[in-house]
Amino acid sequence: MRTTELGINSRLVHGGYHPDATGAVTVPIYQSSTFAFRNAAHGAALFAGEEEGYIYTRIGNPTIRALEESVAELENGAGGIATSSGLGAVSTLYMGLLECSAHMVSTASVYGPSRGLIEKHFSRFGVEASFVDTSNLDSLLQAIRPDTRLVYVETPSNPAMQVTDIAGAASIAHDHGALLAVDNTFASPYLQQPLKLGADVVLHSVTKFINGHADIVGGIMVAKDDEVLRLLRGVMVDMGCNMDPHQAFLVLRGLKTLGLRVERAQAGAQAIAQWLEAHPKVESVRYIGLSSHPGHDLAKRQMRGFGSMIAFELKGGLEAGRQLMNNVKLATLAVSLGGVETLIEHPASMTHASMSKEARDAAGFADGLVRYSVGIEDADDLIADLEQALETV
Ligand code: LCS
Repeated sequence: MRTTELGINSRLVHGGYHPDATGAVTVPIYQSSTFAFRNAAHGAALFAGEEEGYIYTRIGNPTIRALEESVAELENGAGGIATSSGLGAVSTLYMGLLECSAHMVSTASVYGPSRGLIEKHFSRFGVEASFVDTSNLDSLLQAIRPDTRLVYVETPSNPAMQVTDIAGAASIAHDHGALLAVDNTFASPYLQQPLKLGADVVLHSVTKFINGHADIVGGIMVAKDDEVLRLLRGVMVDMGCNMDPHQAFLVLRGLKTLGLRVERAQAGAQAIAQWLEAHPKVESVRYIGLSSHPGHDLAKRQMRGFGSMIAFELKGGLEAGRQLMNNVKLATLAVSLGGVETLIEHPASMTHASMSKEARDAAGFADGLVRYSVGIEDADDLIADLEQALETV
């Protein structure tokens, strides 16, 4: 059944499904590394791309393909490429779209290792990147150089929660002969579809909202057109950062409830952010659903909801934040985000510790910032948990 005309929740449940000979209602785990050819001519035709079919799981696998088709449809792209991790997708993107001495412009508050990959590794091949506040399109425009090949934006960004205008970034990139890629991890395809707004590639750490159950690590990329898709797929296959069929099966299971989970978590996040904003021990709250957030109006235009990621600072700064993290009981002190369970962490010493203090300052987040990923627990329980922990501060 073609599902492209259906509503998003119907697509989440049915996308990517093709019945097999057994009639299995759920896409089975095709846990096989290799696939038999009918004869030598069949094998040769598959390798030559003259016939559709499966050869070897690094190149393609039916369970992985179902996930790729489903997310590609949600993101309105030509096709998907599932990867071993979110960073597997980021490294495939860089490897595919940057060459020796190329330049990239990216969001200063991009996920720490997405930046580290350029600064520690691609720099050895002469690749340069400018990390700027892409929520300000003038800063983005000024950072563009004649050798800029890629604009890579994370919106909303981790953990500064800055919102970048995707359509505006796309026109700047395209006017200067560069492609625009968007890390859509924080929004998920349920809340934001960057390809519709002009981006060329969208990627996710599916470890987060898409899978949603804190039981796998994985990534996916969707390209708008066939040429970029073929290029990136070739790079992924050659670098060997493919997803595994069992991983894909779990992600497909998580994906079906993405809409339910996101709706519930963001309702909780809105209540918690408002409560935090009114708390006397809280210095500032960054939640894009609050009208005090500078990206609130833009987020309203380009997203269908505000998601469930909150970052905040306490009046007592870093020490107070540590005290809070050590005293929450319902929220778990752990990195990662976007799962059914609420997680709390400290970006400066954990997820973004690979960034220098100067880079963190330029990215707009202080050492005292605490990140809170709201799960699907009862919001009243999460507020009570924060309240008892704040009493110890
Ligand atoms: N992009 C974003 C926005 C992320 O938050 C992460 C991981 C990645 C890419 C990389 O994905 P992975 O390879 O881990 O699947 N973010 C993490 C975080 O904030 N806490 O732990 C991991």
